[in-house]
Amino acid sequence: MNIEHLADTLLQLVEQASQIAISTHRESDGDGMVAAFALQYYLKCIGRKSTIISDGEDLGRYFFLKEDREVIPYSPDCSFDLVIVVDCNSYDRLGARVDLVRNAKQVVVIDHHVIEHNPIQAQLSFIDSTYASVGAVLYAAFAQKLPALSSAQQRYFAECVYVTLLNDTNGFVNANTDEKVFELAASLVRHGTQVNHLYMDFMQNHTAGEMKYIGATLATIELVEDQQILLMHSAYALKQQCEVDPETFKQATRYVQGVKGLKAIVYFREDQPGEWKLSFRSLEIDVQKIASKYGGGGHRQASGCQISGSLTEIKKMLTEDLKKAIAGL
Ligand SMILES: [Mn+2]
Repeated sequence: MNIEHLADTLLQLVEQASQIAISTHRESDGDGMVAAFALQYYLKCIGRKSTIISDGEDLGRYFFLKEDREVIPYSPDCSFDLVIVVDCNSYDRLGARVDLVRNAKQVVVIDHHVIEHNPIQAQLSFIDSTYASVGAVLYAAFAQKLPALSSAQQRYFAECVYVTLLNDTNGFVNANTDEKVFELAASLVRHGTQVNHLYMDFMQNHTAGEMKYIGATLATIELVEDQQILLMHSAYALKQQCEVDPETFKQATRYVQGVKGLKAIVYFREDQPGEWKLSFRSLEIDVQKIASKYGGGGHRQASGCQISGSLTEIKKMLTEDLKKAIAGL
């Protein structure tokens, strides 16, 4: 499938369908969910109704993308003849919505992730990992059609795409930030995207309680193994004290990723008493291997797992693992 044909082929399927759902991966982010908003908005502009099927997550953080949207959390009685999945190509990442996709007559997958395991069976599949976000794929697909919309409609679509870029490039700093990303960003600005507002509303949109939580977490930083490993944690009590839900905002690791001289970062977040969610970050050592030892996974440089027990014990155990990994470099 060529990107030039993606929009027309998709719109043919939309034309034939009576009930259209749009969905994305579980623990959705500012790429998958906001790309779903963009697609739903485009369909609405051309007179087609669709429903975004969420995993029940809180979408309050997208308050600044003000257009009305139709979102319902998944329930087993959801049934649609066309399901469009964005930012995800594997049944493993759909959570309970596997049935929604399996029971649809027609399935479309639009994604920019490398195909790993258990790929979604689809009538139309467009997967291209050279795009920085799935929103960027949508923009490339619909660019020719946007001039038919009003300028306010074009701007809303462009703002959504811009948020997907902010999300997946982490504000234009990740390794995927290339010429193509900046060229796309320039096109989006031409549609009237207010980049300063979007940055503030999306990237810096923390409540005071969330900032206190992050600050208190950063205050726990300790360096071990010759200052090569950074450990920090957020206790369950802190989440209660700051009255926040740490799963709904960007985690504190982003503030320490540039700390000098580090071989690895481990962040311990206590989501329930004694239940720790660990996040690993590294530039050299393979932290995916360590996470998978405890039933987790991810990538070489960013991975995670869950362990229950006492923080002191867990820290000791992980420091040993990391020490070995560093020795093996
Ligand atoms: Mn993405």
